[in-house]
Amino acid sequence: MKLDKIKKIVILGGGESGYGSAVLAKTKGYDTFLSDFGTLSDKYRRLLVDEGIEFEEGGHTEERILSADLVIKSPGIPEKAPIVQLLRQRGVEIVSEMEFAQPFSKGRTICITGSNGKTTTTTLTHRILADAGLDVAVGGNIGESYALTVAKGDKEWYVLELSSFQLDGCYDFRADIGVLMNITPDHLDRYGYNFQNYVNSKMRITRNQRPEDHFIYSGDDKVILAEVAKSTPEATVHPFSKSNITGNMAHLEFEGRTININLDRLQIKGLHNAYNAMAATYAALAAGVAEEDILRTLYAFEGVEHRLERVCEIEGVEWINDSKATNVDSVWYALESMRRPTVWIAGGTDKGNDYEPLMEFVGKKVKALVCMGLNNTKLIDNFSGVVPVYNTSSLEEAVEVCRQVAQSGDTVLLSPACASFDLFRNYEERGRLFKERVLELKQK
Ligand code: UMA
Ligand code: ADP
Repeated sequence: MKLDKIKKIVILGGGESGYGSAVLAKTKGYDTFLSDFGTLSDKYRRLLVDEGIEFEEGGHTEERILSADLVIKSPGIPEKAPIVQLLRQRGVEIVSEMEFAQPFSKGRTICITGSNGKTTTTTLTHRILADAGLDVAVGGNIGESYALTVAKGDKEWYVLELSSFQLDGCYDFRADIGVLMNITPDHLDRYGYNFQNYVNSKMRITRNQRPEDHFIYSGDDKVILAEVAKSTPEATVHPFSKSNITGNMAHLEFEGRTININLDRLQIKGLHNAYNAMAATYAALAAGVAEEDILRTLYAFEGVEHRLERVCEIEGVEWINDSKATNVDSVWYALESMRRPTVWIAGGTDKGNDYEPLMEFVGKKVKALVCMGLNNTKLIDNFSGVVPVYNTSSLEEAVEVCRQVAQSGDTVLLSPACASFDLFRNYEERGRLFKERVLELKQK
């Protein structure tokens, strides 16, 4: 991307990412045009008007888009979209928002990716840096877009959650500190149903890294280990793994020092959260944060909404909302962390799930499965005969069944392994309605 040769910029997609890119492009003096083939939300339409940014919605005007020197594509737009195909045929350069924004910032980046654990680790890392008094913004795949934060005034540090879609359009983008939590199958519909394509996308986190940079990754993830063996990272590496843990303590080596984390003092529980805490600790150490500052925030961090979030206890039954667990691997870690007999609520829109890895918990930790979805056939076929399985098709019904089945000392866990779109707008709505329903029960 040769910014000095660029005059006209077209942004495809008018959501959070496109809006931020448009504001940054306009602020930097480019001839800026945003095009969205759908209907813009009132919020972004109003903001674009306020900023004086030219835009269209309800279609893509090909002629104008093809005349761009550079196109910034929103991450939700797939490569197979006709307008993207056309741009490729005509040889117009297409980049991601990350790639476009970085040259306008002097700030250093901590970039966190992976199939699961991104939001928790990003939020925790940001909290550690902010509590330690660093000048830091958080964004990317969560909250505000990176481009918008850069447009609003440069920060010394950016903690960015990066999705594979955002990494795909990165070429010169460099993560000063790259964090790769894990790689398990997800979003395969965007990668030609080829897992290696998705793996390659995630490994772009190490692209352009230099020896003075840091690469933090799961040393327990076989997929990552195979990739690291194929091509040695340039950056200084910090694998985190179960082997760092002895009893309730995690010990991390960093530049000749040992940092000890008391896992019992973490409020976020389970092996996966120990991984998240270790990754955030390495990232903060690499950013120069002192050990005592890191530990103070680690032990105070209560987690992020909809991720193994404790709702309340009713007559000895603990209710947990893990609505964000939308794939099998995240549910594996949720069930792994359960310490009481568990009534498990699962179901929704299946993403081609293979439930076999969860079998080790069902009939042991899981005492009953309550299916919640419009089509529960696959879950019922997998788990019938192993534990009692209940078939429900609404949240109200599912909560009521759990109330009847769970006994004092049990946990009811909503950890669906599926997308929410059959019954809800998104996972946030599913989690919010679940909590409301449970709290109503408590008041009865
Ligand atoms: N569109 C076109 N032409 C097309 C196809 C789509 O104009 O051919 C338009 C749509 O009408 C829509 C826009 O493009 O208005 C889609 O943009 P988008 O989906 O990229 O939406 P944003 O609101 O900009 O959100 C994106 C990320 N979304 C996706 O990657 C799907 C947000 O992550 C991210 O927070 C935001 O940029 C800021 O960087 C969301 C997400 O679901 C949370 N991410 C996935 C995940 O976490 O699993 C990867
Ligand atoms: P992401 O942003 O990658 O989706 P989140 O931090 O939002 O990750 O967590 C999503 C779900 O994944 C949580 O509900 C939890 O059950 C599970 N999870 C969190 N951290 C990890 C991890 N390190 N490994 C596997 N699963 C995890």
